[in-house]
Amino acid sequence: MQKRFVFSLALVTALTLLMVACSKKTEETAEQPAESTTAAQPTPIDQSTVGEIAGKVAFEGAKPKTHRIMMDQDPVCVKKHSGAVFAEDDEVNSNSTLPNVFVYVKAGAEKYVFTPPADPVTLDQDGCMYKPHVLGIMVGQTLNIVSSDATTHNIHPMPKDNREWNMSQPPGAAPIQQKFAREEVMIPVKCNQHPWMRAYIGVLKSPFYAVTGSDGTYSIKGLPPGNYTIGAWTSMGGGEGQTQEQKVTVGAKETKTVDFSFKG
Ligand SMILES: [Cu+2]
Repeated sequence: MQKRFVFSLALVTALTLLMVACSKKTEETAEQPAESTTAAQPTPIDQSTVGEIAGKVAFEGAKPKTHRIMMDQDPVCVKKHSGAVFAEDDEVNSNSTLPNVFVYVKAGAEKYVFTPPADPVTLDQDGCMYKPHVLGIMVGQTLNIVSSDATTHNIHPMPKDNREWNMSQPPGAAPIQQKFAREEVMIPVKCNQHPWMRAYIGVLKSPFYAVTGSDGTYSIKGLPPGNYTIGAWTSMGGGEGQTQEQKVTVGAKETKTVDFSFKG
């Protein structure tokens, strides 16, 4: 009898220890260590060997319907536009390519340390639309949010891995300056005043990213020779958008073409 009791006790103790160990492990993986704030020295890169990747992001299939934005709730917004305004999220260029695709080095650049540029990246609010619609920024680089509108905006990035905040910016207020501490592709940004306003921010530790424009092309320069995974993100399709990736090897001074193609 006593033996069985001791055995049960040992079993319960073992199970408890196992549970504690498991929960501790979950906590450790869930908890995110803060990025080091001490300025690390950038890795020297031999500029005489760097290469480039460039390409085009095509769109295949039937063009999605364009969504007209009704700004009636704020006459200041309406006044800024002479004609109809359409959402940029499902936009397709006239040459059947996609604008606003964030193309970036998803893997392969981790071994390098980069310092963010001292120049900020500016996000403007103009006609109650974000300009640009999609932007890239480095970890620790300043995001400079300005307003060209005579109305109050409330900027609200909705990250998963960075700190969430929202700040009101009345007409004539000083620019809002913020930084992102962690890599994140992408952070959606909304305005708490104007529900149609959307922007997306890609935050990377490396400077290896680009956003496609009205011709659907991009180029990423200054890549040290090596093997890379290139990611391409578009907001098309709603929700978290769509992502594709491709592997590429860049030799010394080489320019490699990496094209993508998305469906609606
Ligand atoms: Cu707004």
